[in-house]
Amino acid sequence: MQDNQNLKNQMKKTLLVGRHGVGKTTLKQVLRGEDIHYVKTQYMDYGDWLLDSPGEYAEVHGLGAALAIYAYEADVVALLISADDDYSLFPPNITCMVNRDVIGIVTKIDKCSPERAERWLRLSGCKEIFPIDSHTGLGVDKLRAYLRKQG
Ligand SMILES: Nc1nc2c(ncn2[C@@H]2O[C@H](COP(=O)(O)OP(=O)(O)O)[C@@H](O)[C@H]2O)c(=O)[nH]1
Ligand SMILES: [Mg+2]
Repeated sequence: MQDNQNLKNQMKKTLLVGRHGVGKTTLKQVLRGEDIHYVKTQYMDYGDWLLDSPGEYAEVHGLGAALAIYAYEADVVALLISADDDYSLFPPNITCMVNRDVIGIVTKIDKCSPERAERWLRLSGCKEIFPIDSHTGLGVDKLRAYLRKQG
């Protein structure tokens, strides 16, 4: 496992946003090189290069403002949708609400094709989209390379 302080210096500060159960915490563990284990995210996990948010912040209207605040502290905002989700939480053209790079991540591509989730993320304004399977690590290297600071 790579030393956490090293990773923190090398990687762009990234806010993970999406419904509960979409795979934010699992992806965080994979990107940090940790073993996958289930933990319910009860509060904003702040201080690391990965800012993991509780799903409720994206699901409950009154809590959405918290995400806007944390977005200002991030270099990249990542919107996550699962390949097998049957709806998207993110309205069309939402990416223009923050002056940060906003990327899309489609999780659980082992379950079904990522195409529909990719279309929802494009509709929301994401230009870069990364389909991943956190359990096998498929697609995670490409995402990690994007999140690495240049130079
Ligand atoms: N099949 C599959 N399951 C996943 C994947 N990513 C996460 N999960 C599972 O989805 C469940 C919820 O994941 P979690 O990371 O806690 O979601 P969070 O609420 O967004 O933080 C867990 O049982 C994970 O093991 C994936 O890429 N593929
Ligand atoms: Mg979580």
